[in-house]
Amino acid sequence: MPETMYSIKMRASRAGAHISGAERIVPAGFVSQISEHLHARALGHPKGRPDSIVVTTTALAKDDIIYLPELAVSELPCASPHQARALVTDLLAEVTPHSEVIWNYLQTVTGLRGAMVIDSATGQRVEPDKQRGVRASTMDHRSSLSLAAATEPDSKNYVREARVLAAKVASCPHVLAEVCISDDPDYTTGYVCIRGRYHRIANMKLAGTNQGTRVIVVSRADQEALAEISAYLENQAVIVG
Ligand code: PML
Ligand code: MG
Repeated sequence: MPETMYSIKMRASRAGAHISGAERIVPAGFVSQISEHLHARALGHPKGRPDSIVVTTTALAKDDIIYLPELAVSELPCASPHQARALVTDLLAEVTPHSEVIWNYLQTVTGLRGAMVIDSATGQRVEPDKQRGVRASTMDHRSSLSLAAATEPDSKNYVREARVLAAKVASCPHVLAEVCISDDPDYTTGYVCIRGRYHRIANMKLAGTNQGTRVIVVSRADQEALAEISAYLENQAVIVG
């Protein structure tokens, strides 16, 4: 019988403010080492020392996991946030007339645990909890099925984790596009994921600022669609790769 798979999620905060989060989906035999690794990762985060680290471990039924392929990737040359603005708004214009409004959200909203959800037709934020956003979770890369890859240092994980998240978001019902600017002060590369392609953009922001967030653009924003989007993004287990 195959080993039971576990979802392990880490969330670190200080004085109630989010510092970092990470997660894995791994076989039972890796659970204790991965928990240790995620604690170490929380303690070493560039945004500072957390006063709370919560690690939650949940068994998954085999049929609960969806397997997705990697996204296609394009590297877009970009020298400055000014240039990034043009690249991002041009890409978003393929799915919404409100791409400048979305760029404005990306520059002004920060500190959410999840992503803003924006109705492509109106440019309005539609997620139910505006302080939190909708957080894509319960996902990992297939390489975590090897312990060495699952415990690689943080620096190697950035791109891989972003692509796992983007692949999950891109596969979500009603999603047209996603944009990400990292909230980590030293990480200035972001991306736009649209029509199944991950467009990687350097210099999306200036180094040294905590400003960063994610936006998900959706084609439907009625209650039923929003409930479907939240349930899929937060709870559907997904392995990518
Ligand atoms: C984050 O987790 O802070 C976002 C990372 C975005 C990575 C973009 C990339 O390098 O492809
Ligand atoms: Mg971050």
